[in-house]
Amino acid sequence: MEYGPAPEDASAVRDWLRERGRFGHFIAGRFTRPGETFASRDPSTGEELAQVTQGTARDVMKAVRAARRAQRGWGAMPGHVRARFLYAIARTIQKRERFLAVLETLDNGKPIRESRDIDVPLVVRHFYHHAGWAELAETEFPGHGPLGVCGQIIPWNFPLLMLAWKVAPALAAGNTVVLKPAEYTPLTALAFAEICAHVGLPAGVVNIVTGDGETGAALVAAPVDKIAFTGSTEVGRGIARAVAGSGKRLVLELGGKSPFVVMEDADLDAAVEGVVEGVWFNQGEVCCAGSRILVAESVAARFEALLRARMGKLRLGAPLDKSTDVGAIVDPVQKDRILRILDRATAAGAELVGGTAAPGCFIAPGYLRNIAPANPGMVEEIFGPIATLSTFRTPDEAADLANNTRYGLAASVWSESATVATDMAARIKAGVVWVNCANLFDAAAPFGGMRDSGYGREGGREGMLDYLAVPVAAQRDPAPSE
Ligand code: TXE
Repeated sequence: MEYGPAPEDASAVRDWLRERGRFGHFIAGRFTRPGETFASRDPSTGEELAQVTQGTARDVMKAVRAARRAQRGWGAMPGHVRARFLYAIARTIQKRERFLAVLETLDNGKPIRESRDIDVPLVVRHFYHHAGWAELAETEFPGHGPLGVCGQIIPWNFPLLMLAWKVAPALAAGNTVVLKPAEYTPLTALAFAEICAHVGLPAGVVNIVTGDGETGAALVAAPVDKIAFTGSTEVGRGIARAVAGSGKRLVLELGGKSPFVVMEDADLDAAVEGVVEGVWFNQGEVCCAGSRILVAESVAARFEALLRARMGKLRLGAPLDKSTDVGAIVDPVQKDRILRILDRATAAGAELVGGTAAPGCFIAPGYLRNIAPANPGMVEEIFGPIATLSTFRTPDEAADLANNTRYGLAASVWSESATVATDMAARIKAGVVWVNCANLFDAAAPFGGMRDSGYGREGGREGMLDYLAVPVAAQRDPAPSE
């Protein structure tokens, strides 16, 4: 029997959950009394972690009013004063890193190694980076002003990181926010609310309203100045229809089916490691997962042998165990969704290697081979630890296959030749193309999609511009007279 390192100690988080028990919303700097509640569960065991409130349209309106009241003062503050709050938030998250990583892993099911070494450090980096933008707001964006109140709706795959991507730039630019976390994973957002209170963030600058899609729809309909949404393409489309003509700014970060292109001269060991990071990371619940592996026919057999061997070494198991590589799918509903796509894919002729379902919310890593371009497994976003594997003969064919999708979020190209790699990268229609790496993020790098993957950018200068109004001076310019 093999023994991995001891599981991460979760006692501090369990004490915190026991003390809080039932959560209200965080509105105007304090927690409201819980209303009608629902359970947030640990998907790896089904255990109830806490009860959180199902937000009503009234709750949303209350939060929007609080955000509106707070916006005047917050938006008028010099950028360097706002920056102090963002620095304080970043520092406090850093001090509570361990606690937040365990809470995230319990609520989402992702391996503790990932929440501890990837999610939470990226969250910290995001707040530090945007503190810098707040410092520079007046000099870098002269004449620009905040939009006002931003409604933000986030998914469950990177709960705290998606919150950081949305809250940090909004605040840096002088906006206030009403954020709705996903119903499966509301807990780190509530812990974040406590951090806002702890650092003395003015009441109403950050408001958190928990609930499901109905609460999200109420936020979309509320009198806010911007909606920033990350989630499924279908819901994103509905939101676009709902805000059409309202004058609200809209940024959508939706699904993907990103190509992972292995050229003939690629370092195959590195590319296989790239698959581990590209599609098996976070159980494949990643919008930019490199889920469509396209490999040059001449090296395909060798690549597949290496891939299969590496896949066999991945450990599926308890998310709090420090040696776990693949944790639990976020919820039984999502697990069923994944398995239904796999059933349809195999019924249409594809062969599934690995990818077996285990009791609870677990699915082992796998891939679909012998798969036709129109197979549902090749077309639909699986959002689980399952890639597709197909081959190409020429770079032209690789580019055609890579672009044969309605999505355009990300891509990854593997080649030892800079010319081959950059030529291919330039031909792929996607918001980001990684070369000899996958799923690398930085707060300074704008992220976002094209086509059915959405529009707008998060991160860096472009991300800031999406939270700022057109130059105020330009608006004031008189129209040219006759
Ligand atoms: O997403 P939803 P679901 C994809 C992925 C996944 C599928 C379904 O393929 O399997 O979507 O996941 C809120 N108005 N992605 O059903 O419903 C909801 O409460 C306003 C990709 O969980 O889009 C949650 O906070 N808001 C993706 C958020 O939207 C609404 C990440 C996302 O949930 C709403 C997640 C409505 N009508 C899923 N309905 C990515 N791009 O990373 C729901 N919501």
